[in-house]
Amino acid sequence: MSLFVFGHKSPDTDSVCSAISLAYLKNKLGMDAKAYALEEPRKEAKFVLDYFKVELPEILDPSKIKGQDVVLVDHNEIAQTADGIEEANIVEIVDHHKIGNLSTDIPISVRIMPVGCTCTIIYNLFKENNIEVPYEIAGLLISAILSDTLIFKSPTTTELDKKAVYELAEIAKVDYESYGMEMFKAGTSLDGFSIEEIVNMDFKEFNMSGKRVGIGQVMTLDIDSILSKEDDFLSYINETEFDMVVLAITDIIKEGSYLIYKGEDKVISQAFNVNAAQGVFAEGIVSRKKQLVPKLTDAVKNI
Ligand SMILES: [Mn+2]
Repeated sequence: MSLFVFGHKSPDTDSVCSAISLAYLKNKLGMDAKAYALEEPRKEAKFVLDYFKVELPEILDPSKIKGQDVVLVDHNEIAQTADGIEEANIVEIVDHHKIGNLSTDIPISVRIMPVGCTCTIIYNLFKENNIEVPYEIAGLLISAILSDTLIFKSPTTTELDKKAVYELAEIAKVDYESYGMEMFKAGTSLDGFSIEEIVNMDFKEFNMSGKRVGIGQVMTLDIDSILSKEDDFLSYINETEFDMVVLAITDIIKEGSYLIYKGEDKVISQAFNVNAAQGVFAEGIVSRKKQLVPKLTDAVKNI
């Protein structure tokens, strides 16, 4: 019987790439295994598969899972896994998350390590089994590690993740930094969205000292394409009925946000300790909840 290998729902790059790579390894070890995705993979994962010319895994049909041997990668929580999992036999877990709430009737193989990415563990499984990592699998593994570790900027990054990236970069023939940026850029691209859609993508309203303040935030690396339309954004937000609007375009790699705003310069200057100007970069400002809102609230109150 074939083994079904899959990652969590709303599949990110690690979930997709670890399923494909582990299924490949199992096949090389003489087992019959097939990778699945539980849902349509996210944009970044699609970019990666396209880049290394690997087919999208089939979406798992939940009716097929009954009585099936399955391997979970990149997750171990019931809420994140396939519907109907209680009717399947979980035979193995490869993961880097905390142990959740799954229990099994029989002993199973579990490989959980506190590293930055499941694909780091899978790369080490290839080594342990003396199986050569081919070009496209190396590409998937390195992509997932760069994605989960935010090119090593995430505090979850370990030496094992870095070592894997350095070695895999040779096989996949990529410069890991520039490739990682290209991947993030593709994954966070705002192509095809209108000005209005981008402003309202993640927009919340607040009352600050009696003023109606709206704060929108977009996470992207596609900064240039936004800043080149600064005037269009400005005319859109200037026409809203809010007393003040701040659109924060957050660059996760530079760890800060570019600000386009309707409102007084001095409020922006004071709140974010910058020389206010449209498109100004506020270093270190990445969280609306912890930074944008309290800082603006204070500045509005004090001016
Ligand atoms: Mn992961």
